[in-house]
Amino acid sequence: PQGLPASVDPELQESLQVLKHRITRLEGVLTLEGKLTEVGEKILATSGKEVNFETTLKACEHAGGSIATPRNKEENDAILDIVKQFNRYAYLGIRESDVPGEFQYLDGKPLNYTNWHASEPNGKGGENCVEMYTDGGWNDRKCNQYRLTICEF
Ligand code: 289
Ligand code: CA
Repeated sequence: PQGLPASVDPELQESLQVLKHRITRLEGVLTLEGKLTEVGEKILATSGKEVNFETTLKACEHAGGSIATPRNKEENDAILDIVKQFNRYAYLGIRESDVPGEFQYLDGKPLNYTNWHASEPNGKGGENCVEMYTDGGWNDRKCNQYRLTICEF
């Protein structure tokens, strides 16, 4: 199988193939049930719960993932589908940097895709988190609002 050296025990290779097949089927079932959304290599999922930014981070980490972070239009659209389905805004994995008005990924790296709503960001140091509206546009917003939990895996 792809990625495994020929020296790997054929029985182990067979077990891995069976596991991969089962995982793919499970993902298919969960996607059909509307519990998962696949976008590229990412899987998105929501708990359906609305919590503040810090709690979103903890919930996603606890589940083995991280807060949904759109890095291109395709990912933004996939998150938007969930936001529209629940008709609730969601926090994204983007935060204001030490420079007021400048935003970055949670690891401190600069944004390589943005979808700011008209006139946003406008908080200039007073709105450190970012929420997605039901049209997919982004708004900088205080981190203490209750927003739909969407995680990526
Ligand atoms: O406190 C300001 C927020 O509630 C939002 O108010 C308006 O929707 C816009 O000015 C937003 O940019 C702002 O985050
Ligand atoms: Ca704002």
